[in-house]
Amino acid sequence: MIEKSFVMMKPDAVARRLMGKVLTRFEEKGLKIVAMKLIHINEDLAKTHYGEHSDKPFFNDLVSYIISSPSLAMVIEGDDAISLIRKIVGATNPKEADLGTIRGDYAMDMGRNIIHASDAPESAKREINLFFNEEEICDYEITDNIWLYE
Ligand SMILES: Nc1nc2c(ncn2[C@@H]2O[C@H](COP(=O)(O)OP(=O)(O)OP(=O)(O)O)[C@@H](O)[C@H]2O)c(=O)[nH]1
Ligand SMILES: [Mg+2]
Repeated sequence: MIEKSFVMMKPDAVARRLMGKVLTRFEEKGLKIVAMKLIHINEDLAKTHYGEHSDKPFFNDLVSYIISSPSLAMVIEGDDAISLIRKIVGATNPKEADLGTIRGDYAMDMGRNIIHASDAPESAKREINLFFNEEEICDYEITDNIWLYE
């Protein structure tokens, strides 16, 4: 099923100039970028986005990290995009993430794991609406579809 996922390169990815390399992984796989913006997330938005973790011991550190510098927010579309992107991103802890995944290849620490991706259809919907207006999400065809999908 064609799905949209919310994906965000966190401040460390932007500051370490990894945006191009990370974006290339999604493009080369055959996924389609349908929205994108560089955004310096404020405290309210960070707390809402990561609300499910508000009672965790790492919550304050997580919020400080996310608001420390700009992030690159995106909506990425494709067949089974939500679970597929989680696979491309890799495990939450970069030390456990397989090599070949984004976190496995580019990160060292759980608290600096460079990228976020929605974990389920409901969270994808919630997160996309939190960061983007409907007009900011582009509806367009890419002609390589006939070579990507049967
Ligand atoms: N410092 C620290 N940060 C953590 C820890 N666990 C999770 N985090 C941070 O909190 C984020 C959200 O945690 P989860 O939602 O459980 O993990 P995830 O779904 O792989 O990561 P996201 O895609 O960012 O939501 C992680 O990506 C980490 O940045 C922890 O034990 N210590
Ligand atoms: Mg998560």
